[in-house]
Amino acid sequence: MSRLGTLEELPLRYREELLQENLAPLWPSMRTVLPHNHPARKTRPTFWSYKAIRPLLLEAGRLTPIEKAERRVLVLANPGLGSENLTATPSIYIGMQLILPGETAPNHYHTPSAVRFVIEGEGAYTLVDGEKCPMGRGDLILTPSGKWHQHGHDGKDPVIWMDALDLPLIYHLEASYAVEGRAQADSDLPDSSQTLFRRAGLLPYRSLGRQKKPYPLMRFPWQEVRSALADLARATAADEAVRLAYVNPETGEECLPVMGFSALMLRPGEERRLTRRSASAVVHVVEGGGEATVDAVDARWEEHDTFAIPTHAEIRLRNLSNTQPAYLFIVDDAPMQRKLGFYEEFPAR
Ligand code: 1HN
Repeated sequence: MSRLGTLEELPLRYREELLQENLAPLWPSMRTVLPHNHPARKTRPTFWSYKAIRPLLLEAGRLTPIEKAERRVLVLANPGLGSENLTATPSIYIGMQLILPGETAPNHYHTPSAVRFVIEGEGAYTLVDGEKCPMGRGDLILTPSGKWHQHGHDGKDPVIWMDALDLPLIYHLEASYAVEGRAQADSDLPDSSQTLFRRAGLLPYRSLGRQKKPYPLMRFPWQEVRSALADLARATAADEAVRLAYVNPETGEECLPVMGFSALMLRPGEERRLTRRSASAVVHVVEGGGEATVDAVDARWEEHDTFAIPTHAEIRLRNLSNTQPAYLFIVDDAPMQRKLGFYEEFPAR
C-alpha cells in the first residue's frame, strides 16, 4: 500500500491559499476518516457502579431542587468521548434520574427519542401523550421523538431510573431541541400494556385494517419480560443465548428508529461470548452479578451496574452465580445502523 502525502509536504503558501478559500486536501486525512478494515474508536469500554452512583444522585436530591434541575440526572459520560459531551457511546446518551416523593418533572417534548428503564422505588409514573405509565422496577417506557412527557411521584421513597436517548446523534445532526408545554391532564386509564397488548399473537381486532400507529405500546412491564425469558430458556439449546427483543407489537419491528432494546438471561454459571457487531451498546444489570470482558477491559458487575460497549467490540459475559440466573437489559444502535445499510455481525470463526 502506498503512503499517502502529508500536509507538511505541501508548500506553506499552497496550504494558506486553500485555507483562504475554505478548502482542505483529503489525502492527508484519508486514513483518519476511513481507516482500513476496522473503524477508529474513541469510546472506551467503561463500567459504572450503581453503588458509586446512588449516594451521589441522592445527594443531588438534597443539593438541587427539582425546579432548578427540570430533570435531576447524573449522566454516564464516557471518558473516551470527552466527559463534557454527555455521551456513553457515539449515539447513545445514558443518565440516572432521581425523582423524590411529591415532585413533578414538567411536561415537554423533544426531537431525540428517549426511554426509561426503572431501577428502584415505587409510586412514580410517566405521562406519555396522555397515557399514564406506572414505573415499576425493570419496566421499559418509551417516549418517542415528539411525544409529550412529564413525570410525577405519588409514593414514599426516592425513585431512580435510567434514561437512554439518541441525543448524541440528534445533537450532532444539529437537530436537537425541546418544546415546553402545560401539564398534561392526569389519566386514570391503565396503559395499553395492561389492556390492548396483553399477549404475543393477540392484537385488538381493529389493528388489522387500520393505518398503523408508529408507537402503539409505550410500556413493557419487566415481570412479562422476566417470565418470557424463563420460558424461552426451556426451549433454547445450551449453546444459544436466551435473549428477547422488544418490538412494536403491531409490526414486529424495533420500537424506535435509532435505539434497539433487548433482554438477556445468563443461566446459572453461564459464560457467553456475544457475537461481535458493528453496533455500539450499553448494558444494564437488572438482576445478578458476574464478570465481563469488553475488548481488553475486565470488570466485575453487580445489580444495577451499567457498562458501555464500543462498536465492533469483543464481549464476554459470565454469571458468577451457580444457582440464580442473571438478567441484563441492553440498549444498542443497531436499528439506526440497519436503516443506514451498514449493520454487520461477525460470528466467531
Ligand atoms: C429528558 O427529557 C429527560 O424527560 C431525561 O426525563 C433526560 C436528557 C437530555 C435531554 C432530555 C426526561 C434527558 C432529557
